[in-house]
Amino acid sequence: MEQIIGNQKLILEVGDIAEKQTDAIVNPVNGRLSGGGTVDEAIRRHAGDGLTKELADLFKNQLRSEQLPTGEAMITSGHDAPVKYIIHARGPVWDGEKEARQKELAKTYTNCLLLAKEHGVKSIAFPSISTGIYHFPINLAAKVALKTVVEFLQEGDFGDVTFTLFSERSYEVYVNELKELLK
Ligand code: AR6
Repeated sequence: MEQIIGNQKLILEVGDIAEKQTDAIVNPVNGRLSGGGTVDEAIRRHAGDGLTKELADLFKNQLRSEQLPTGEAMITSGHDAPVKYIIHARGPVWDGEKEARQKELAKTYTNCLLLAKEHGVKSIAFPSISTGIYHFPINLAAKVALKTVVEFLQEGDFGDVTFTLFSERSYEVYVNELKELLK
């Protein structure tokens, strides 16, 4: 599904984010940038050891071995992945506290977009952050993610945003939530 917002595209698709060739892709990480998840592992497989080394260095030297706070994002080069940048973002872990977790998820998407804009990114692909190992309910996550991205795109000149979902089911959830949002 594709929606034009201003002169920008919002695209929903089914696919493997590790294979995207946008300027940037977003990698949902844990606070220690230590890997282990489904997207995180797929992206590391494509980006190679250089990425793992750069993330370890970021954790040690930039974060001073303090965990990346929830909602925050950091940027690395793409290494062997076919992208200029990889934006590593820590989404919220679902614990049932709807208001607080929704705010954190919205902040995660906004911080990724702001960091991308700072680096001249004109096309970015997001997975469905926090809806895997972090168990965020996907309907609510889609509502928050799409509202945050649509409002960001309505503000002005960013570029194209793609949500690369990993299953038809996830894709349908996002399609339905986007239709609801744009009604
Ligand atoms: N392409 C696109 N989407 C995918 C792919 C893929 N290749 N693989 C899985 N998904 P997750 P989280 C979907 O668990 O919930 C790691 O341990 C998947 O179906 O990667 O934010 C990190 O280090 C799900 O809907 O991210 C963190 O500790 C969504 O992407 C933790 O997992 C996100 O799945 C982050 O958990």
